[in-house]
Amino acid sequence: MSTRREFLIVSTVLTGAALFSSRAQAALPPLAVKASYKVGFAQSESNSPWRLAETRSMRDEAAKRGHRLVFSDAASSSAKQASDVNAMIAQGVDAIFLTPREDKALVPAIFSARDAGIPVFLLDRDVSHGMARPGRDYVTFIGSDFVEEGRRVAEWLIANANGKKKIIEIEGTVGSSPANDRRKGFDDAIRAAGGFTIVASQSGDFSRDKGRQVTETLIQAHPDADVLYTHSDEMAMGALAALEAAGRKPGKDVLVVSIDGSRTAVQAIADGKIGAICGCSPFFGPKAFDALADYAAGKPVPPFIKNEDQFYVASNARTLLASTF
Ligand code: GZL
Repeated sequence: MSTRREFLIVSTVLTGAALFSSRAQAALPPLAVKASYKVGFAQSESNSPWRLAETRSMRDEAAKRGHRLVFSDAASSSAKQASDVNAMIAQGVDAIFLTPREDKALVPAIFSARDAGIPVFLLDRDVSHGMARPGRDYVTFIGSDFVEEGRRVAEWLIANANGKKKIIEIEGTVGSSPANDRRKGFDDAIRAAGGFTIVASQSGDFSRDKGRQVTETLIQAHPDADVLYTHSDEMAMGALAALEAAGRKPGKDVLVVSIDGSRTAVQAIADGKIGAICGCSPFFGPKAFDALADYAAGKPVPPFIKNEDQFYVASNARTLLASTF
């Protein structure tokens, strides 16, 4: 082997090792133990009962533990959410709780906080692990396993379809981790089962109104569709309105399945209009502030703190209604 070739190989290996070690050394910022923290909470939006319940849970827990919460609402704009994080960095908060609206757009803001010595805790949505890693760039992701949520809904459908098999899927916000993974979990299970067809799949942006609009369009394009899978209850409620306006009978000629566990949607199960819902709790306050306290105390904080999800069906909907949001 020529000397020049040997040199190139050796220098490439050394450069790689240096880069790796520098990334590994980009250790998480420390958090001193304090009686009271000034903590940022960069919320993505406030357009649903789920979001309002999440914000209420964070505010209540901060007050209960004597911390000051610096709150921002990105009004469904990923760009604003990133600038909200940067504003919190400028304010010198001790730590930041972030619900990244999209899994790539918020990564630079996470790096900025890390580099400013401010630890970031992700709530309810994760970011792309190809761009940022828990335990290195942010402390942890606290939330549900969205692939599992999609799979559980599919498994219920497979067992209860009774011959219904043409599925319209209404997806969540494009580029968000719940939308990506709820689609993967559901679609993979449905494909493996065989006998079903996903005739259309389109985003309703986790919004009731967009869920209604998209359902209106898709049931006109696919009048033979007899199953509707929505990535969130707000979109399910919008879809119910569209189905009934079109003369369809949800729960009879169309089987509707969803995710979240909001009060109105669980009531719709009790009313026979929705077949099943995989829950997704918005109550992050206690776990979020426990993770903060553990991190400050130097206790190990796992890279993923998983929320266990309730599953709502006709047999338990009325009983569980009181615990919904
Ligand atoms: C899930 C969360 C999702 C909810 C929707 O953790 O990100 O966003 O399922 C909400 O209701 O819009």
